[in-house]
Amino acid sequence: MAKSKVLVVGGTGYIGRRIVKASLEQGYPTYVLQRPEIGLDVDKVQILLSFKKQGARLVEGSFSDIQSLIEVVKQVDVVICTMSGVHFRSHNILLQLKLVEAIKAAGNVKRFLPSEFGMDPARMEHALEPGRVTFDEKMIVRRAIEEANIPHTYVSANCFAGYFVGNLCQMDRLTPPKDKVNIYGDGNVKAAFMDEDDVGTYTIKTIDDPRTLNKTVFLRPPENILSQRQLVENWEKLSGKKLQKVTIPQEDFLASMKGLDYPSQVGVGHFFHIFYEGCLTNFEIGEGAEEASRLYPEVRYTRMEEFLKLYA
Ligand code: NDP
Ligand code: GFR
Repeated sequence: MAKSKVLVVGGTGYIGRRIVKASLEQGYPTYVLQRPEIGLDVDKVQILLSFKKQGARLVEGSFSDIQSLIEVVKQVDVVICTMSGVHFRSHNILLQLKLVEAIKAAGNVKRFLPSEFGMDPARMEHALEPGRVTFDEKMIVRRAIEEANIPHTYVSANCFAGYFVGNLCQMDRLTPPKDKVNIYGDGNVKAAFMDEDDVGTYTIKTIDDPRTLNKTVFLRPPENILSQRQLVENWEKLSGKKLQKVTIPQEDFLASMKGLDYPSQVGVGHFFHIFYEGCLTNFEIGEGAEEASRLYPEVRYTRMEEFLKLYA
């Protein structure tokens, strides 16, 4: 059977570019949305041209012109959207409602993967303000997809290593601290971490798989379920240097939200749920959901000791 034609919307983005790469690597006819609004963003243009060089087809469409989105969607079988959702970058999750409208009007799409790739928003009804906005908006998009009966897969990717591992789970930095490391509570709450290239690989594995139709797929491979203390120990072994551990009690961490700007408040909320509450690992993956490393045991996913070597 011919491989599905895949459209990536948001393909020049942080996770989007990994998904385009994985789609090409796995031999899918790959289309990438080229938005006229990118204008003089030379980095985006160069990324798009690099995709074209690797065999992707660039297709013009704009979120300001629904007809253009419909024409683009009509050319493919699968649509993956990686719309921005990190507040200090940009956050346009609800723009996807236009894409849902276009998919509904086109009527040909076999699978739609909306921009999720983080905590499962269906499990975050209790989330703190203002960070809950991320999950509330993703649920609005899910409801629109399901009301339109669009076949879908939701990918819950846990923590991107680039945002959570290189910095040993510290906020406001992306590289390891030099002397002291903030430990959230006792530091033993389990989270789950993913190399972004593996997020791309697993995402593309799901698109033609009947087992993932209308399901949530969690990326939670067993060896990447780790506590913050385990990450710090891995780093200390790698760097040969002990870090001074500074314990941050839960109430102090939450109190730190006061006076921060909005994007930082969002981040504190997300970090709280992950590292104090354990929201990524405090449940079994059951009915109506799958775990990617069980579905695709052939994928040799990157372990976090390996990932950390990059920073040594
Ligand atoms: P980016 O900030 O990289 O943005 C992705 C793309 O969104 C852009 O490349 C752009 O597409 C598109 N976009 C942004 N603004 C607009 C607009 N106004 N109109 C049309 N398109 C727009 O996104 P991320 O990769 O950081 O986030 C993607 C998803 O991953 C989100 O759902 C986020 O919540 C999640 N995430 C999860 C993390 C985790 O640790 N689990 C970490 C970070 C993000 P184009 O390429 O066309 O310009
Ligand atoms: C893990 O799941 C998610 C992570 C998610 O479902 C949605 C968004 C994210 C964000 C995190 C919290 O907002 O992606 C990365 C991270 C963004 C962030 C990192 C925010 C504030 C910070 O200080 C920060 O330091 C690394």
